[in-house]
Amino acid sequence: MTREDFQQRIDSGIKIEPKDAMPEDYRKTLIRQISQHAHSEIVGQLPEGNWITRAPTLKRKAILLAKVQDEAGHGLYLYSAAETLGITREETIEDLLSGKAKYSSIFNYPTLTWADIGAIGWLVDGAAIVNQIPLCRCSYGPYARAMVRICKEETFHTRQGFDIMLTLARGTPEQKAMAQDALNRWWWPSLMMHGPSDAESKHTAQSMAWKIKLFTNDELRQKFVDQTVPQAEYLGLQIPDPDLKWNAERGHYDIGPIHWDEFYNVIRGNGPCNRERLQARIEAHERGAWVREAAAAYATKQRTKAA
Ligand code: FAQ
Repeated sequence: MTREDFQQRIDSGIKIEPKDAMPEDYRKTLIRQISQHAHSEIVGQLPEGNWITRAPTLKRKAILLAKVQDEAGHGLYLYSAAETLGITREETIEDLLSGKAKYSSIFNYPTLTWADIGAIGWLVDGAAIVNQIPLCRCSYGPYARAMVRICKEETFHTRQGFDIMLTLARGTPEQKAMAQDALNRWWWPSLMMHGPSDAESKHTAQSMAWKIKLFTNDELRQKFVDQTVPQAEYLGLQIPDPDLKWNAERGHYDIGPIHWDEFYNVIRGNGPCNRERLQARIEAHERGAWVREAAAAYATKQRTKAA
């Protein structure tokens, strides 16, 4: 199939399935994005996992435990979707553990107080869902289908985060100050999560042509800002941006400049928690070696029996 024929299929809205012919760079772009997405879900368990033992009530603990388990599930669906493109799970995971593959910048920030768990649900899952709902309509079938369930769960995650923030914002002055402090620390990293500005984004144009991405990074960032500012107002919290203002002409909020140096520093491996996060995954992988060995031995035994 020529590139033109492939593009025609994409333009007419046909979903591409694993056994279909596809240009090699389409396949590679999907492997890159889906595996980075999977790694983000897996590493993304760590900042919140840090608070499971310290959640303030049994109910909050049960909810947080379920949320973190959901993130593990999302990682697994996405690793499976990546496998349909011809890369093995071992290779994908090796790329994460060796530091070759990226995962979302946002998970390299520390969770210092309980309010950070509220801020992650509200802002980080909020930003994730703005990005992920369009992915349910992306051109690659297995990725699009995995995203449907993921988005349903992320909606619950965002609501639980907002509920924590609401409880704190309506609590004692100390609790409200904790919520404000968490918003101050998570706001800008949540905006960076959407990726570099359109002018700097090297993959957007091609990924949009292939309908792997349906909106640009800046479009999704704007959507996130527009939906989140009124929520902050409802909470009675201040977004930490003196330049934030409604622009009636554009019908959107304007924001102040994003510190892209910080973003690039984090994705180069120098954020506050990059080393700690990778180390935690390496140790978990090493601790799980006996499970992989036992599963492989069992499979060999079954094969020998059947032969
Ligand atoms: N962090 O040309 P672009 C979640 C990299 S899931 C690190 O714009 P693209 C759920 C990018 O990979 C969060 N790296 O790239 C949850 C590329 O590097 P490369 C993850 C980033 O792919 C919640 C380079 O910069 N979501 O949070 C970031 O067209 C709570 C140039 O960038 C997804 O992965 C970043 N923030 O657009 C879990 C969604 N941004 O590969 C637990 C799917 C960019 O050339 C708790 N992914 N880079 O070396 C996407 O939609 C896209 O891949 C973007 C980036 C929008 C992230």
